[in-house]
Amino acid sequence: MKREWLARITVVMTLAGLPLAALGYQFGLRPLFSSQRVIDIAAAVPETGGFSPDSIQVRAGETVTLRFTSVDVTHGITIGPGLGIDLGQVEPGKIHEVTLTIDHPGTYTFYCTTWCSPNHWRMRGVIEVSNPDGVILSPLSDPVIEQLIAEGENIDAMPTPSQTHIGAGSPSLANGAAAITQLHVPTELYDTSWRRTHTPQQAFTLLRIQNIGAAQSDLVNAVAYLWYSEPPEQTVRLYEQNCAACHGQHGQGDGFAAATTAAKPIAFTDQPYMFNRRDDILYAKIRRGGMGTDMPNFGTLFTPDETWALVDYLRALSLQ
Ligand code: HEC
Ligand SMILES: [Cu+2]
Repeated sequence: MKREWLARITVVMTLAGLPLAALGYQFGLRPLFSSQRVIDIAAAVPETGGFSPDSIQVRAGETVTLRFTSVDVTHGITIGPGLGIDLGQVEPGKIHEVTLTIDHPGTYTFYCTTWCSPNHWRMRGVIEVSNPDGVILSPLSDPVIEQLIAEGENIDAMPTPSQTHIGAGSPSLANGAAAITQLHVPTELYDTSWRRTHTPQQAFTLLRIQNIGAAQSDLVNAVAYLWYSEPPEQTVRLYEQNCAACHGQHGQGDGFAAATTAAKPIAFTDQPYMFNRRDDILYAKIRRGGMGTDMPNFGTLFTPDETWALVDYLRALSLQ
């Protein structure tokens, strides 16, 4: 699967942040002494051109050094998906470089992770890695999105309003852990792939059928408990770097850029709303982006695993 080709990438050397003045040797002479290519990439806000160049071509197995500078404001540079390269914040006049060898052909993306301008999230460039015959494999298709299309699910449709009022306030995860031991729980609710393709509301309905006399709050708390997982630190970081500007630090849809987007960013803290969303639809939206809504596509930046972890984090935000 995809894991294999991601694992074959080797990063030979990582960043060096040096003031420009010290770079006479770096810029002028180093390329003469080495057959290895050094590619200079200047970063500017998208309004004045974004990355330049914004497309570079390398051969599979070729070792190249990418040297990033900023010509205007501070930009953050990350390369993905799955490469684990984060060059951090590149201040104007500083240089951050990475020497890397990508063994597997395909298309990779370097992108900015600092909110540098209203169009910041458009700031991306591609690394096309060709095999010895010069062929570049197109980005891998996503089986989750294909499955949704095959089922006739519309990623852009808004959810149908909840039939059951699931109650106000935050569900209690602690209560859910206790309640679930007292309830009759259909086995599919414990199945991750079932939960990925169904809504918490559907799980609630199944629980209701099996536990006629149980308290509403116990059922809601049990469902919350099933969908909740403790977010890993790197996922929180990914969210803060890439999503918080619009969706808000705590998922309230109130990021500082929310006022500028064509559609209103979703508030993940809207619990009745999130109870009616399927995980795989949230996943598909993150990877494919919105249609004219200003929700960016992240399919070329994150691995599928990173995307699922983000979906889990959106759940955690909605359940806290
Ligand atoms: C530039 C602003 C912006 C950024 C940055 C952004 N989003 Fe969004 N997002 C939106 C807007 C606007 C919508 C609502 C319109 C739509 O669904 O296309 C949305 C919708 C979504 C939805 C769809 C929810 C649903 O019920 O269908 C998900 C999931 C989502 N965003 C996740 C993320 C994640 C995760 C990130 C970071 C990796 C992110 N967004 C970054 C603006 C943004
Ligand atoms: Cu930026």
